[in-house]
Amino acid sequence: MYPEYSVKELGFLSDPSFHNSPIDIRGCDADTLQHQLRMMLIIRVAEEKIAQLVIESLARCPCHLGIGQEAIATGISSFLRATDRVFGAHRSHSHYLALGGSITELMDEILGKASGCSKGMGGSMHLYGKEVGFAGSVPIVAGTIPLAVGAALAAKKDGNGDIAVSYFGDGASEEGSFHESLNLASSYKLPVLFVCENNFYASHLDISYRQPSDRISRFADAHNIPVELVDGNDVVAVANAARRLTTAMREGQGPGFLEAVTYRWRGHVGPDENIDVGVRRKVEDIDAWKKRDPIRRLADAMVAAGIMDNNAFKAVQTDVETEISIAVENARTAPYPGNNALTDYVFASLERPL
Ligand SMILES: Cc1ncc(C[n+]2csc(CCOP(=O)(O)OP(=O)(O)O)c2C)c(N)n1
Repeated sequence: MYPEYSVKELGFLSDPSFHNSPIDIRGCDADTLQHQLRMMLIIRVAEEKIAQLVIESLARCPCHLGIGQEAIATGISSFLRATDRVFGAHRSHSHYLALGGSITELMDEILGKASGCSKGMGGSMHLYGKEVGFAGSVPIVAGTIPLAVGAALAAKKDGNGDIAVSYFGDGASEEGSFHESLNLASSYKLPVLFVCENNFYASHLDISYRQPSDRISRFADAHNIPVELVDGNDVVAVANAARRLTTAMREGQGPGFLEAVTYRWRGHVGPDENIDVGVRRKVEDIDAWKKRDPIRRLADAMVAAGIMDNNAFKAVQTDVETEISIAVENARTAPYPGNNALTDYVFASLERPL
C-alpha cells in the first residue's frame, strides 16, 4: 500500500532475532538487580491486570499498555530523585510506577475512583505523582516535551542539580514542538533528559512508512545533544546510559538524549495485540519480540550468575501478583468522586492547592 523507503540505521537493534539472550550483568550490584527485576514485574503485572479491567469493562478510560517496554523506565528511574520533574505521555504507567508511584493510587485512578493519583478525574493517560517527582502525563502527542524543557529551565534557575525528564515515543518526533524543544534545550544548556521509547509504531503505522530513517536520535545529533542509543529491553544497558547522561546533566553540561529501542507486545490501545490493523504488525514479529523479553533476559542472567534460583524468581512473581491483586480489589470497592468533583480541581487556588 505504502512505499517502504526508510533507512534501517538501527541495524541489529531493530531485528528481534538478535539481543534475545540473557543480558550482561557483570559488575552489577545484586541488590540493584533484584530491585530492577521486581520493578519490571510490578509494571508487567499491573498492566496485565489493567488489561483485564478493560476486558471486564470496569476500566472505561483508554488504556495504552507498554507490556514489553518495562526496562526503560526501570533503568532510568534508579538515577532520579523526588525533586526531579518527570513527564510522560499516553503510555506512562511504567514511568509513574518506576519512580515509586503508588500501585493503589494507579489502580484507583484507572477505575475513576476519588482516591486515584489524579483524584479519579484523569484516568490512565493523566497520571500525577508529585511526591515521587512525576510531574504528569498528558495524551497530546509531544505535548509534555516543551513542558519538560520549561521545568528544566526552572530547575537550572533553582540551582539544586535537579533535572527534568521527558518520555515520548518515535511518533512524537514527528511533531514540530519536539524539534523546537531540542533546539531550546541545547541552546540554553538545560538539564533535560529526552527519552525516546522507539517501538517503531505510531498508533498502527510502522516507522518505515513515516520517516526516512528508523533512528530518532539523529535529531539530537542535529542539535549537538549527546546521545546514548541502547537496547531498550536490557535494563542494565539502559541504566548505564542513564547514569552517564544524568551525571553530566547534573554537573551543568546541558541536555541528553537516550534512545531506547523496544517493542510493545499489545496493540496501540487496549488489551489486544492488534494484528488485524495497521500495515506491518505480524504475529511472527510479535512472537520474535517476545523472545527479547526484558524480564526473562534479566532473570535468566541472575539465575546463571547464582544471584537467585528459579524458585526465588517464582516467589517474587507471586509476591508481586498478590500486592497488585490487593490494590485492584481495593480499587473495585473504592468510592467514586462526588458530583462536586466535576468542577473541583479545574483551577488551582491558594486556598485549595491541587
Ligand atoms: C497531537 C496529537 N496527534 C495525534 C494524536 C493521536 N495519537 C495518540 S497516540 C499516537 C501515536 C503516538 O506514537 P508514539 O509517540 O510513537 O508513542 P507510542 O504510542 O508508540 O508509545 C497518536 C497519533 C494525539 N493524541 N495527539
